[in-house]
Amino acid sequence: MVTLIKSWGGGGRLVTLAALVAGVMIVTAGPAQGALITGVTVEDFSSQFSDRPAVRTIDSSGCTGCDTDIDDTSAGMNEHSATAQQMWLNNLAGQTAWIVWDLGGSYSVDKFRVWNYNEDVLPTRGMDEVIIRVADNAADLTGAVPAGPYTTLTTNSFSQAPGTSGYKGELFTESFTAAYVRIDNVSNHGNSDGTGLSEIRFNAAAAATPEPGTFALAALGLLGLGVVAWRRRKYPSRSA
Ligand SMILES: [Ca+2]
Repeated sequence: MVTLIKSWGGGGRLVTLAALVAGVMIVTAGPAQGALITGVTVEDFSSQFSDRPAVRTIDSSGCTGCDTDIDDTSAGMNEHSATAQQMWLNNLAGQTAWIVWDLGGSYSVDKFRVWNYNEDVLPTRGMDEVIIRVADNAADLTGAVPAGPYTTLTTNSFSQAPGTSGYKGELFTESFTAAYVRIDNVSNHGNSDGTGLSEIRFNAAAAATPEPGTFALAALGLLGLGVVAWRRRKYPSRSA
């Protein structure tokens, strides 16, 4: 390497070479990518049926290929079963329910996937109109009426699940930074004796770093300049 640097001319070209090496190293390492948030837990909830606890929304129960890529909807990926015991069921009478998740730290979330309540004969227990709130402190979002302060992210509607296996849920693109997320169900899809969800996943946004292509192009550009300079030194009579 030393011989190469010396023969290449040293000085400014050494800087060029260092830039090239740095560029290649960065391209190899790659930028920070967005990724599924793991380690999410249930912080609080309205109620739960004994064999369908709230933890079933985040423990991968009945969820095939749900812990890799939130966007992957190919066969066998992000599919939930229609087995009731693999879902959360709030068993208070009426159509309301609420649940709070702890993301395990403050994250910049860019999207989440929700699998609505997908029991084979009663998908009408799935949430319909919902209010989604986010905050950095658990105390702001827990309890029957959230104390705040919190940010109301959105009011939205979750589609009724099909009540069949292989259910891929719904992907929502919502950007926020918070450590806790709460969903309040305002009305479900028509069932008055219970409301629930099958599963949920949150995705962290990629950190703001340059694209690999930028470094690759910069490295190629520097390489080109170096070759031109070398040709000029070796063959001064030729035109570049
Ligand atoms: Ca589940």
